[in-house]
Amino acid sequence: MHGWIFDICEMIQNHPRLHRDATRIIPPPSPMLCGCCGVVRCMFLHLSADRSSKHLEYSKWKRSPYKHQSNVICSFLRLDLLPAKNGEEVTKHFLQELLNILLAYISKSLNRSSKVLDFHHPHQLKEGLEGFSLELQDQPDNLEQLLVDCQDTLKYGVKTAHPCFFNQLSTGLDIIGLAGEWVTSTANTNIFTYEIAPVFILMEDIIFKKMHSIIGWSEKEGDGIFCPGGTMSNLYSVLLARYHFFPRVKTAGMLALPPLALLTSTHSHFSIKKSAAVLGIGSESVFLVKCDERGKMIPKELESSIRTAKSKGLVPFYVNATAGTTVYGAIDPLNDIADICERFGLWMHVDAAWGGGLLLSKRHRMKLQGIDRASSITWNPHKMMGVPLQCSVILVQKKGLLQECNQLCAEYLFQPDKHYDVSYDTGDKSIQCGRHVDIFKLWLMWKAKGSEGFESQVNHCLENAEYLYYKLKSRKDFQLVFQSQPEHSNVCFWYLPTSVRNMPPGPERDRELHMVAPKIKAKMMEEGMTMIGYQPLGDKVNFFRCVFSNPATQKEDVDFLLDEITRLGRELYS
Ligand code: ABU
Repeated sequence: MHGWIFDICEMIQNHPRLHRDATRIIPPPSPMLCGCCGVVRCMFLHLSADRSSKHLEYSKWKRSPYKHQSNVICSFLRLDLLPAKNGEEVTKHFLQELLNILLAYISKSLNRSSKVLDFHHPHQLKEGLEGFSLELQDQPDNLEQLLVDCQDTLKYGVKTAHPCFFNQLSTGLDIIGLAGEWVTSTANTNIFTYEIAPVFILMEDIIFKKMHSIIGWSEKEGDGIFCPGGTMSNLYSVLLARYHFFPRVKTAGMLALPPLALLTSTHSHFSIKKSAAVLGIGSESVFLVKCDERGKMIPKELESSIRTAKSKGLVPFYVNATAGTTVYGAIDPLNDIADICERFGLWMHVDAAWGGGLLLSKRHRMKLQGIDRASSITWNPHKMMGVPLQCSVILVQKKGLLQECNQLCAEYLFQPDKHYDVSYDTGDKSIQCGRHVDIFKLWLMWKAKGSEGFESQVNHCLENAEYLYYKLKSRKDFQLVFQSQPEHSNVCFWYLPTSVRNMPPGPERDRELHMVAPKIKAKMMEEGMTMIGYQPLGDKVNFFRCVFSNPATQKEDVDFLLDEITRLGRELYS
């Protein structure tokens, strides 16, 4: 150790206030000179044992006791970072320390004995916790405070990568995907023109071709655009379908349209209704087609809804079929729906936001048979494929339609006389102008895993679902919402406390049962060891929905979930 570092360490360790309970002090590899006074400045990492969780974690950054000649304690501020002159060292230390915080968080997220969440009510977070304040000041905070803020932000958030986080369709944390997101943020470009995003634009092209071929579209077919989430992808599908049948709408607006009707199933995502509302068609123009007990659209009901819409003087033009409904994970009968759409001359969209990932598995892809007949498809790689949020595409069978429908040829951005092939300026296909680069993390993950890696990931998630399904089937204190094996990784069930189990079926039992899942979930969040969602659906009172998309989740975690629900249930209902 350099003599000067040793001296500083000794000074700090002997300092009565700063480092009394420090277990380790990591000196920086080299000194830095203050820009204004030339005094050596260092930052020290203070690690202490977190007594409550027995984990080592940062408590605070401490400044060097070195003082400016003016007796002001040296501190590092944002302005010390690059592009400041000689800012490399401070930048390096800042980012390295941030990386340490992130690595500790990732390890903790994957540690089964650590909590999924440390829940606080909104007012508690607003009031500030243990020095963590969300309020913004006029004066800048120093870098050490920013690092503590980063750490606290993660601390009071939810560890969605935890193997016992079952709450959402997007879970897990893929390290290559994370690296991809870092590279993307470092490049900090906008994916509207080849001019400023040449590599990313070509990657999009490659991935679209890959996805088209997985779907089964020919090389001559297929287009697409990345957009912020499945709801936006579905919005695009309605926009495109409407433009396809009524191209005058782009310029003449609603006056160019007859009264329209859209069709989608009762179990489909709310974004179809939202799209109708946003696009001025009106949510009342969405016909909800009945489903069977597993949540699949009934083709006969679709036909009859189309006829009903027509009899009311509406013009049906669009059918949404869902491949993987949000709650049940149901996959609509795509071929039957495609037959009906062909017969009535309707646009068929497949919302495969959740189910698209199944296409990567030889074992499960046949469940989506007929998807190649869709005019457009929503697919969210940020769900089943585990790409960090967000990563969603709208894929369109008809080449050129996205461009025709959305282009406005802004001359400041999409100049036609650029010196390269401007067909690679894909931004005018979008309804946005600026767009985040969502492609790179997906591309990098595909490189790292190959299609085979995605396949085994998907298979693993469905095996977990199968394991949970058979476990539940064998238990008397749980009841499956529907008896057949799920097609996707959603498993829906009730926990039945003894008091409810002893009640005869009827409204009174339903009332009691309706309250079980919310009560257990509230206690589950307070304790923080696992997390699962619940909802009512149709005539079914509140039930749990467990979904698997995290490759880190193993059978022991499924066992733990059931043990936790049982334990909490017994505590609440004993
Ligand atoms: N439809 C967006 C995702 C919903 C969910 O994670 O449950």
